[in-house]
Amino acid sequence: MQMTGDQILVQSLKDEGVDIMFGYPGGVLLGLYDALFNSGIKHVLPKHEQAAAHAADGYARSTGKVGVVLATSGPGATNLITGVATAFMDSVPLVVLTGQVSTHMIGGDAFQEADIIGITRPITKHSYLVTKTEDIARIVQEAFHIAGTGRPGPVLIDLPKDVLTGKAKYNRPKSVNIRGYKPKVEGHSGQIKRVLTEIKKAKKAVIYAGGGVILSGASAELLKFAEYNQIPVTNTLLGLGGFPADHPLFLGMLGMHGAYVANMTIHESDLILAIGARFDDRVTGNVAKFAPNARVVHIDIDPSAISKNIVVHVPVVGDVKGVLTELNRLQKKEEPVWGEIRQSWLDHVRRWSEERPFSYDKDTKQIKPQYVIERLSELAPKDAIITTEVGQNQMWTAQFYNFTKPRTLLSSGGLGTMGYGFPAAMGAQFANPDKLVVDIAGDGSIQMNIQELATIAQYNLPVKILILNNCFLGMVRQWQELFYGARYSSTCLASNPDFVRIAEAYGVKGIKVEDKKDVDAGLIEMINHDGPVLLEVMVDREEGVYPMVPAGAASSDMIFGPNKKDTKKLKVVK
Ligand SMILES: Cc1ncc(C[n+]2csc(CCOP(=O)(O)OP(=O)(O)O)c2C)c(N)n1
Repeated sequence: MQMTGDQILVQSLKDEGVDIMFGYPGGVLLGLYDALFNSGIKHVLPKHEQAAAHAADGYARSTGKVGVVLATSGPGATNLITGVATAFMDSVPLVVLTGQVSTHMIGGDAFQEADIIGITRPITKHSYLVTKTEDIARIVQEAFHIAGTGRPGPVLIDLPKDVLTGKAKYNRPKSVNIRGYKPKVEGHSGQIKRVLTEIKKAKKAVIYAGGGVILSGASAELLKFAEYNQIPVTNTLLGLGGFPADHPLFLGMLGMHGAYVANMTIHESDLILAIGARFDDRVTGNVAKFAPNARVVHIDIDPSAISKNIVVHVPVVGDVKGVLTELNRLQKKEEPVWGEIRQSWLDHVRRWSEERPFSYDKDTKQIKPQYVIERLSELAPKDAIITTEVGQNQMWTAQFYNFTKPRTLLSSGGLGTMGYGFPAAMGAQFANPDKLVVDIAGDGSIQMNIQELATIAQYNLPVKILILNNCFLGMVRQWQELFYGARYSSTCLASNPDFVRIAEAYGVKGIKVEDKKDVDAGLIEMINHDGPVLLEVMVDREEGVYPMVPAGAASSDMIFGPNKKDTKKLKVVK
C-alpha cells in the first residue's frame, strides 16, 4: 500500500515506540501535523522551539529513552540549536526532526530555508537529509539506533517538503545494519585485569564517577565496586544521583565548586578511577596541576574521550555497566586487599570532610539560598526529580540537595544553558506524571523560557518552579565581586517582573516568600498543590558559591567565602 511520506514518518515513530513528542508546526509541516492528528502519539506544543528541544531532553534524561522533537524549516529549526547543543554536550539521546524546503529549492535561498544539517554538524552525533520518500522508515529506525546506543546523542533528520508529500510503500527493515557504526560495548579483558592490578598497588585510590554511570544504568554496580574495595567516590555534576549522597564513601561533587574533601582527595590520590566521566575543565582546573601523583584508569564507552584532556595510563573502552560487572565478577574470587592501608587513607579523607564541609551562615535573618535547598531536599520525596537552571542556583543545588537515586538531577552540565531547567522539567513531568518535579531557578534564567508557563497551564502539568530571587545574575555578579572590584556591569536585574503576577496571568499558582520563617510553609504548599506552582523566594543578594577554584588554578587551590558577611546590602541599580 502506498503511503505519503508524512504517514510513513508517523508510522515509523510509532514503530519505535514513541508515545510523546514535542514540536512546533509551520508551512512545510502541515501534512505531517495532519498525519499526527489522531495518530495516537501525544504531541506537546511548547511555546518556543528551544523549549521543545529541552523538554525532549528532560524526557530522555529522566527515562533513559530517546526524546523526540520536531520543528519546521528555517527559523523553527534554528530555534532548536541551543537545545540540540545542550543535549550533545551531555550525551542525551534525541531524534530531532526538521522540516526542509522541497529538494529542488534547497540551496536557492528559498523562503524559510536554513542549512540545518550544516549548522548542526558539530552538535549532532549524526544527521540525515532525506531525499527519497521510501527511505524515511529506514532512516528513522537508524536514527533511533544511533541516538540511543554507544555514547548517546542527538541525531537530526531533515525532511524536505516534497519527500513528505511524496508516496511510497512502508518499508521498515527487520534489523538495523549501519556500516561503520559498531560501538564497542565490551571492555577488553586484558585491560580490565590491568585495572585490578592498579587497584592492588594503590594506597590512595579514588573513584571519579560521571554521567556515564547514570546513562548506562550502572549505579548498583558502582556501589558494589566501591564498597568491595572501600574506595571513596566523588561525582561530577552530571554524575550526582549515580552514587547515593548519604553513603559513607561519598565525598560530594568535585571541581570548580566541588567539595573541599573531593578536590583534596583527587589532588592527593595515587590512583584515579574515572568512570563514565570526561575530565571536563570545570573538574580538572589547570590540567598541568591536576592530580600530580596519580595514575589514571579511564573507563568510557567513547574511545575519543580517552586521553583527550588528561593522560590516561589504563584505558578501558566499553559500556560502564558491563565493565563494572566484569570487575565485580573477577574480584569476587579474590580476597579484598585494602587492610590497614585503605583504612588510613579513608581516615585521612574523612578528616578533610570534617575540616571544611559545605557551609553557610545559619544564624542570619536573611534567607540563604542554601537553606531553601536543604529544606527542599528534606521535604521532597526521595524520588523527586530536580532540574536546575545555570548559575549559583545550579551549584547550590549540587552542593546542598541530597541526590540518592539516578536520573533525579537534570542539569545542563557541558553547555551550561540558562533556560534549560524549566522546559526540561516539563519533559520530565510528562514522562513521570506521578513524581514531584521541581525546577530550581535563578531570577535571570527563569526569564529565558518563562513563556512555558502557558504550556504547563494548558496541560495542567504539576511542574513546580522554585525561583531563588537574588535580583542579580548571581553567578556573574560573584565573579565581578571577586575579580572585577565589585563593578556590577549589567548583572543587576532591576527590571524583574512581579513573578507571582506573571504566573497568575498564565493561570499558574504563584507564591512569594520573603521571611525565613515562611520558607517551610512555602515549600510545603508548593509540594502539596496538585497543579503547577511558581514559588518565588527572596534570598540574600550577596551570597556566593564556595568553595571555588578560580580559573587557571590547581583544583586543590580553593578559595572560601567569608563565614559571615557584613550586613551592608547590595543596592539594586536602576
Ligand atoms: C544562555 C546563557 N546565557 C548566558 C550565560 C552566562 N551565565 C552563566 S550563569 C549566569 C547568571 C545566572 O543568573 P540567574 O539565572 O539569576 O541565577 P543565579 O546565578 O543568580 O542563581 C549567566 C548570565 C549562560 N550560562 N547561558
